[in-house]
Amino acid sequence: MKRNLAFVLVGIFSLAVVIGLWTPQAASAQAVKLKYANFPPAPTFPCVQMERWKTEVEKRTAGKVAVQTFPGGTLLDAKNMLDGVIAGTADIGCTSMAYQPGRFIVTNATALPLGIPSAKVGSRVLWDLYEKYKPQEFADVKVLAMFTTAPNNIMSKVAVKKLEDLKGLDLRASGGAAEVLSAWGANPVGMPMPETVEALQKGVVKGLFSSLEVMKDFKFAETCKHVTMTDTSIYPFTVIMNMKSWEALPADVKKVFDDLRVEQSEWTGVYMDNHVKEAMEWSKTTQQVAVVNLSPAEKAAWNAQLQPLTAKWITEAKTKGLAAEQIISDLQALIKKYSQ
Ligand code: 3IO
Repeated sequence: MKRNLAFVLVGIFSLAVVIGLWTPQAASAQAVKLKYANFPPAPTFPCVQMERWKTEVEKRTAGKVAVQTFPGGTLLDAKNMLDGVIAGTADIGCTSMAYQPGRFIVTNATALPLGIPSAKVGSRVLWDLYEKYKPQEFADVKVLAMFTTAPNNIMSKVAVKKLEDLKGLDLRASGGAAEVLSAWGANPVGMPMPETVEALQKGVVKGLFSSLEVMKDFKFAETCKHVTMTDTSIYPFTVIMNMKSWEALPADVKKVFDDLRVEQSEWTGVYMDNHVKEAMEWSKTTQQVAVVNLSPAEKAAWNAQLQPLTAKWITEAKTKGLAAEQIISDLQALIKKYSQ
């Protein structure tokens, strides 16, 4: 009897060891693997938020999901992001909506000069706008996050102190930010952010109009020794997922992704706002970058030039059958709400 009991115990013990050894492997073999594509280099903010999302997802799903990240346009570049995600080249993708202004008319309204004061506020405003209008261009994808940059400022090789300094100046910008530059009399040159490095080196452009963390992350402070503070307009971003990949997820994983949507969007805004401060400290103290703050009178003149932009957007959006006036008044109310 005693010997039989010993056999049973050894048997149970062996089984436990075998299960113990095999279960983690079995679980990881079953883990859902997701490819996440991004267009700019790894140290820049869209990729920092991507790595943060990966870490949170892998933690919160306890290994049920493994996210493989592809920064630097290695899987999909900026302009192919939405189509590449719809086609399934990547399961998830992140892009700047300014690169396809005609495709993202509603969400790009956030880039109008409406006074978004920070990336944190911009990100909440953009998310709520998306939630209310659910624009048609997102019908074939699952939206996982929406965030904006901090307000745009001029980074240039030459000092820009008044409107006349901008006349005909070649500055890189896209979408709504490019419209703002045009209204000021500058010459916007459109290209995705990663291409700006070479364009600046070759002298194709004399500077750019975007959020200031790029002074450090792309080392633009090495060539652009001047910053003019305008705090006008932002760049809106979206993170989208292939619909079939989304639908194939277990319910508990879907819940983790859903619960992360607003949190991730706001996290990115806060990261951006803090990183802009850090990057400008670095630019001023180690790169001798000079900052121009416009006088109130000068700023009023700059703002006056931007008056027609929102009306122009409304006219164009109406021809597409959009509730253009309502979208603008919603945006103004949301900016007010989240700025408090
Ligand atoms: C941006 C795009 C890629 C990496 C860092 C960035 N910081 C601000 C932007 C905004 C943008 O899309 C652009 O083209 O200026």
